[in-house]
Order: sequence, then C-alpha cells, then structure tokens
Amino acid sequence: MKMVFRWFGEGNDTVPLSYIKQIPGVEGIVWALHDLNPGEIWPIERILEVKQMAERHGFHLDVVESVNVHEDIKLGLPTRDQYIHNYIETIKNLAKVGVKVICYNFMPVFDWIRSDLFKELGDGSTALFYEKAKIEGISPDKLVSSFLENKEFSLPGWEPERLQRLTELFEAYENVSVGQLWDNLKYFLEHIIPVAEQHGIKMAIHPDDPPWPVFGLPRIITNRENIRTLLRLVNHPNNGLTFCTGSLGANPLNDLPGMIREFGDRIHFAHIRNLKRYENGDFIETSHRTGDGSVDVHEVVKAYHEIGFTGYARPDHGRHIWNEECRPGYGLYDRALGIMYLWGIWDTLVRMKEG
Ligand code: CS2
Ligand code: MN
Repeated sequence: MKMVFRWFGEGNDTVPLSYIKQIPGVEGIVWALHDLNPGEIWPIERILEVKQMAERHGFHLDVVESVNVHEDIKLGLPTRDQYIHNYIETIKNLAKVGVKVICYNFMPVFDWIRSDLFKELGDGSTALFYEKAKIEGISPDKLVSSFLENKEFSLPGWEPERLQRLTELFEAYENVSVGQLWDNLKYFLEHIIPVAEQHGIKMAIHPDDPPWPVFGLPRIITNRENIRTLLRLVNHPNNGLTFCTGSLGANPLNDLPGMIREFGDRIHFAHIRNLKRYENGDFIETSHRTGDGSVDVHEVVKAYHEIGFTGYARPDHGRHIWNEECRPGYGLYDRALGIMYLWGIWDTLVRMKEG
C-alpha cells in the first residue's frame, strides 16, 4: 500500500506541502490542475510546475484526481470525439512526467452530493452530511446556490462552469437512459484504454457518490454487479477502479471487503473512509475508526492486506476538527489521524503475517 494525500495546489489548498511531509508514510500527492475546465488539454508546462513543487518536498505525483470527463462524452453527443481526443492528449502529457494512475468519474452533471458541508457531530467537530429528505425535497439549483452563497472554497466537482449550465444539462440528460450512459462509457473506454496502456497509465474510475440516482439523473458505478459490468466493458488491467469505501459504503448492501477481494488487482487507487448510516437513509462522514461509523474499516484494510495490495491509497475525506479552517472534507488534521489509523492496522497485519 503506497500512501498518498490529496492536495489542491499552491494558493488553492489550506494545507502546505511541508505539513503533509510530516504525516508518517506519505510518499506522494494526489493532484490536478483544478483551474482547467473539463475537456481542456493539460499543458505540459503546467504539469511540470506541479512536478517541481512536489519534488522539492520529496513527493511523487503518480496519481492524478481527477481528469474530469466532459459532459458531451457522458451525453454521447457528436462533439464527444473532439473531447476524447483532448483527453488522450492529456493522458500522453501526464505520462511524460511519470504519472501512473488517473482517477476520473462518470457521474452526470454533479460529482458528489451532500445536503450540509458542516454538520455538527456532537463533539465540536463538523463533517459532510447527507440528509435524504432534504435532497429529495430540494431542486438542484437551490442546493447549488446554498453552497455557493456561504462558501469560501470552491468544491471539487462543482466547478462554476458546470453549474452555470445546470438547466441546459438537465434537459440534455432527459434523453439519456441508463443503457445509453453505459454505451457512452464503453465508447469512451474503448478509445482511451489502448492509449493508457501504451503510455503505462492505469485508469481508475471513482464510484458515484452517493451510489444511487439523484435528482432523476442516472448513476451507474454504484455496486458490485455494475462494477463487474464496468470491468467487462473493456476487459483490460488498465481499465480499473478507484475503490472508495466512503462512496460505496453509503449503501449497506455493498459488501466492501468482499468487493476488494473480488476486484483485486483491478483496484489501482484506494479511498478509505468511514461514514455512519442512519435507518432513514441519511449518512454522515465520521472519523476513520471502525467503531465510529458503519463501515468496518478494519475489515477493509484486512482485505487489502490479504490481496497483497501494492496500489495507492489515501484517506478520503476527513472531519473538520480543532477549529481548522479548510475546504470541506479536506483538512489536514483528521485526514492525518485517518492515515495513522490505517497504518496502525496495516503494520499490525504485516507483523502478524511475519509471525
Ligand atoms: C471526491 C470526489 O472530493 C471528493 O468528494 O471524493 O470529488 C472525487 O474526487 C471525484 O469524484 C473523482 O473523480
Ligand atoms: Mn473518494
């Protein structure tokens, strides 16, 4: 397991690289050019800037999260070929600096969805919260404006460019069935996987968060059966997964350790996090500790250890603790605690195996 840490870039992240350096066992940063719109080619000069910055602190930049997929590709519009061409150019540029894994997602319109970014957990900390009734009762543009109003940080996956086209996008998706979304994903993968293979890059799709349809939009990367389908769309090792226990864990039917054992070496990037599910369908993000949430993080790490996982792993989101002011879910403190929990389990398992 190679530990990495998500970092949003100089001037764009509250956490300095020099602090990340002090978290035990972190070897690389997970990065992206967040100011570029989906569909743009990532210029090599910009990529090299990040590389230099990372290397000054002794970090690798093997993992990118995310190269976002343009909506026209997900919608299967005739313009998709141009955007797929651009995506391929970005893959090639990233390969030039030694990137190994590209995380992306195929969620229509929105990336992750929550009703509340700073919900009190009862001990003074706050975390991202999903209130089912609230999401079901609110229009998407209302939710978006409530986030935009009281927020100093831009949210990954909620780029202003995307949000401005909300009505138009919703209309476009009215004509896209679940089957068509699968076809569009297949088309995309058939074009990019051969290039990724040729350039030594593993593609790692992130599951939908939450793993069910929201606002009437289809969502397909949600459970074991669908992930099997995804892996068969293009049955090749470079067509793999970002296995996010935080996203998939919102559905109690997802047997996470079982899925890790089944998908094994198709998992290129592990996102590990806990969350607490409530009977009524709500959930809140908790500390990584098994006893604090509904995901058995211990069993998850055990499954990775059992399969001899050598891929990249990061703590997913963290709570906001000790009055840290940070991007929602992306503070230093709780993610660092999460890492130490993961290492604690991992190192014990390694030691036990050694006997
Ligand atoms: C992440 C996702 O920040 C987050 O909430 O879990 O945005 C994730 O980075 C993307 O879905 C991956 O493409
Ligand atoms: Mn994740």
